[in-house]
Amino acid sequence: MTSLIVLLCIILITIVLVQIGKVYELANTIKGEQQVLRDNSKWNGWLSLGFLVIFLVGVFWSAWDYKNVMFGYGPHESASEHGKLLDGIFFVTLVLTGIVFVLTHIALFWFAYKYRYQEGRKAKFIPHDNRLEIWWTAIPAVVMTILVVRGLNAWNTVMADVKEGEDYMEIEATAQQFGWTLRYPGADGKIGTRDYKKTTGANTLGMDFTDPKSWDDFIPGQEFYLPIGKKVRVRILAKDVLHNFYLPQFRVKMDAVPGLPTYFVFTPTKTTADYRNELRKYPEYNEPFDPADPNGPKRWEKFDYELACAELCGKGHYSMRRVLKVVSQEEYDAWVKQQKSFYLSEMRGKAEDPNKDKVLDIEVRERAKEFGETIKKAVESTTATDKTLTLQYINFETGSATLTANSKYELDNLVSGLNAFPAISIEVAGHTDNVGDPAQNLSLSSSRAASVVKYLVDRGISTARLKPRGYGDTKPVAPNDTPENLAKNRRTEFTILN
Ligand SMILES: [Cu+2]
Repeated sequence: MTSLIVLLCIILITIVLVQIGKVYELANTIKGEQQVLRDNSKWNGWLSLGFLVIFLVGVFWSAWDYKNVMFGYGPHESASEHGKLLDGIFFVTLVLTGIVFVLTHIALFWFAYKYRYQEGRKAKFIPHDNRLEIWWTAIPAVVMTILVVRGLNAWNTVMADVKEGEDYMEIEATAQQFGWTLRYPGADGKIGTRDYKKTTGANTLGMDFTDPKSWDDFIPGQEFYLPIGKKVRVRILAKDVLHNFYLPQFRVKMDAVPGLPTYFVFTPTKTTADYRNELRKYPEYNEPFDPADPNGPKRWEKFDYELACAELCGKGHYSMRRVLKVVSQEEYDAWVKQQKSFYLSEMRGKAEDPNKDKVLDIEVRERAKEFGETIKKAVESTTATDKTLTLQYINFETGSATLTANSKYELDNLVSGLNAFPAISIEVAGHTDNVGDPAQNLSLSSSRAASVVKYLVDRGISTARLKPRGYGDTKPVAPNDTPENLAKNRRTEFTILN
């Protein structure tokens, strides 16, 4: 029905226009052709001038009005070192092309007015003029040269890689439909190697865990942090289709290409808090963030730098948004401290772990530190139950009293503990689960305790300070029901006696 009415309206309007045209033609015949030409030319000339004025006023007014939504102006100043250079290039280009734009439009409409039809006036034809040719070739050439040279210079500065020996940090961004996996180097400052053949459901990046550099690498959550004033090199990769690593406020934008790693180097110069404070000056950022909650936080308070994918990579493209916080070095260090190594928290000890049977250097250090603290606490404590500690990392070959090779780290910690507190003596206690014959369990636990004591004596601890004892299955710490509980009961403990 509606479309029928619309169609009828269109037909009616067309008929009306045709009729008006007919009336106009009739009037012209009456007036005489010459007079009509004169009137029309005059009208068109003045209309051209009018249009020129309205047009130029419109151009300047809209440029001014929309200034604050353009990059490089008002609230959209860049937050990186190279950003100013890029914004400067755009500004110079805008000014130069703006001058040409205004002058050509003035000339275009002024000529239409000035040289409108007038009786008896003849056009003067210039078939060729060398001077004019030189001018309009030379001026654009000089302007283009300035723009191109500046542009190339800026390009080389912006795209430059880090130099040998330069102070910088490196992170890695891997894109896939639909999300970024960011990887930080951890305490060693080095990102571990990757091998796509090592990719599994758990190890989605294909990190190579035989490379010690990958042990402390961490993968942050939705928010990721960078310190202010530090040069960052981002390794950019893609797993499936083209994506684009885009940090608009930092003027960072680089394609993530499957099979072709790219990079971008930039230095943040404004923290998130700095940027919010700048936005605060603009009335549009003092509007409520949520229009439904007029008393809630303002837009500037909720501002965050964002990482977006600037490539239309598929249906869920929008969901690749991540939040970047730029903070002081101290805040950054505190954040890094909270992050857990991906390898140690997700992969360590699992079936896929290539170092399953090894104790890693970092673990040796961590366990030594932890042991030192625990034994100190136990020595200082006055409660009897605090004086008994389980040696978590001591293991024996199945059914024998032979210590496994990896037990030596924990035993060495115990040696250090005994050396640190020379006044204490300890009882070393062996315990088993209740599987098998109790008498045999008792003798096995006794010989295991003796093995531990022997190791300690061989490392210079006096026998007078060590009392081995086997308890067999008589002192379980858990009911002997599940495999986990059985494992808990098979343990070596020591008790501080004085
Ligand atoms: Cu994408």
